[in-house]
Amino acid sequence: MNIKLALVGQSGCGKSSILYRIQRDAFAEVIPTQSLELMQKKMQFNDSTVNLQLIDTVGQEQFNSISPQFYRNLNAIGITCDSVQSLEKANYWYAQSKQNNEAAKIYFILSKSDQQNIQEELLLNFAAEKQIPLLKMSALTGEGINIFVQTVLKDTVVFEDKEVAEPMKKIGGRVVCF
Ligand SMILES: Nc1nc2c(ncn2[C@@H]2O[C@H](COP(=O)(O)OP(=O)(O)OP(=O)(O)O)[C@@H](O)[C@H]2O)c(=O)[nH]1
Ligand SMILES: [Mg+2]
Repeated sequence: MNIKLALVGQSGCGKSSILYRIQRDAFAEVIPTQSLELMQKKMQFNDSTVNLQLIDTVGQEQFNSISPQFYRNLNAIGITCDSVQSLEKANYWYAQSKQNNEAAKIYFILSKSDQQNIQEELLLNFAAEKQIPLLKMSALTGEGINIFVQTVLKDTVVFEDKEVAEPMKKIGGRVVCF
């Protein structure tokens, strides 16, 4: 079973570092992402082997061109922010995500929780307004990373089984992969 998770958000907000931490359980200095990058991590979840596909996107606006087709293939989208400025951009990423994929699970990620200085109220307001869960994490310390991954798997694997995979399995006898 393939689960596709992408992180979007302003350049420098910590997307690549989070994905690196998820994949390797380590922190490394990374350079700004230049094009879409795909990483994979095989995981056990509820007696199934899940191939978690981690999709890194380009934050720098001049290089950013994420197609509607790209969004349509995703199971989960993490809108990432680390500052008040990147929180303003989060509205754009939320609108893009919703517009291109109604079904994907959307998460609001506060990155760099080890050095946070955004007012809690601003974060909670955004999450409440958009009705998406707020997850705080640090790629540097690893705090909150496992909870995020487990939340994504719980939401998306259930989603695939109940709403898409079962009817398709009956017809085609295959496990559905997005
Ligand atoms: N303190 C702290 N710094 C972090 C953390 N995660 C990332 N950084 C730093 O933030 C900077 C940007 O991180 P990236 O992961 O490259 O950010 P990005 O969102 O992938 O940026 P683009 O690829 O340009 O879109 C780097 O200098 C990282 O070392 C964290 O959890 N804590
Ligand atoms: Mg990056």
